[in-house]
Amino acid sequence: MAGRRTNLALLALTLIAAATGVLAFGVGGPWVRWTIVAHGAAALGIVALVPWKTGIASRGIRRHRYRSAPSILLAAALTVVTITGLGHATGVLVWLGPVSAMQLHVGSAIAIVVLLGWHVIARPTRPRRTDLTRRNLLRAGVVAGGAAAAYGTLEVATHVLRLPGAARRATGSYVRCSLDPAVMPVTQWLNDQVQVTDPAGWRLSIEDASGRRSVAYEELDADRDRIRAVLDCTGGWWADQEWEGVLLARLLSGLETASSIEVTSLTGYARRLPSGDAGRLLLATRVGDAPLSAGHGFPARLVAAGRRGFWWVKWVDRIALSEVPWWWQAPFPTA
Ligand SMILES: Nc1nc2c(c(=O)[nH]1)N[C@H]1C(S)=C(S)[C@@H](COP(=O)(O)O)O[C@H]1N2
Ligand SMILES: [Mo]
Repeated sequence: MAGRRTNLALLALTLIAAATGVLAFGVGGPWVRWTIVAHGAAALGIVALVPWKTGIASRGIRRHRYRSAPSILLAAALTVVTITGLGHATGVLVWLGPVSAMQLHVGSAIAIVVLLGWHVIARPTRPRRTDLTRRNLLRAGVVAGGAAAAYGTLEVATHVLRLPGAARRATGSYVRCSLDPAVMPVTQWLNDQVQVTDPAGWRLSIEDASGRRSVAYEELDADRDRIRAVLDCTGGWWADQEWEGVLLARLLSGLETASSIEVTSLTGYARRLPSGDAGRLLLATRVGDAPLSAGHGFPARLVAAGRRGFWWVKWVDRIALSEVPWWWQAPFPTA
């Protein structure tokens, strides 16, 4: 295959892998499975083109003495992203001590996006109008079909060999200590710190149609709703627990006229959710028949069934109705 075509195919596949990787964290419901299938197929397509790309790179090194640090870093990050991706998908490599393979996967993927941006600018391969021939479209189809077949083969092999990957959730996560909150991992999105709060001095600030008021811990914890919900962290694990607390539909007035609910942590970490979800959103004070631990969000944390873990704001101290639509926020928390 010509070098140009390989480079363009690799760029397209990498963009697909990056986009579906981001979507897999953002999309809920049954669609998440398809984002993951597309992600895995694009990734295997990239791996399949490695022999051709190695040829291109070694010709470049021989002819132009290209051998820059970013290119070497890019190759290293691609190796890490591939090993951790395959390791997580098959279940052969899920945890590396305190970090999950998925965390390393995301870290190296972010590095790849930056380094690849540099690479494409430093060594551009410009698409030409003549690239759009029937023969090239056919070639693209063969790459896409081959990638999909490779993904299917890997999935079948994972099941036949009874690898742990066969028992993943649609999001790709592995079960971890369901119905046993004592051993559920404590994780933060980025660098938030576990808050140790004295319930005596703690107040929840509520802003809704009836104005602003503050609620004490005993009051919040007095009359509880109960739901069972799966916390599914983008770090690659999930746990099913029994949560108790107050449904936001019962806590807030004027939901019909509001657009979103802003849920904010003591630490400043915050998420905005659709007001129409209030009947399913629980401000939990308890899990598994015991008060939350500090790590899991004591005195109160959001339980947002059906949404990935980063929506489940811990150490909540403010809930406010808002006119701003829920989607008017960074797609992922930035703190
Ligand atoms: N305030 C705050 N809440 C947060 C986070 C955070 O960093 N800060 N991380 C979220 C993420 S990414 C996950 S997966 C869950 C983890 O909840 P757990 O520690 O109870 O397992 O909390 C969420 N709530
Ligand atoms: Mo998470």
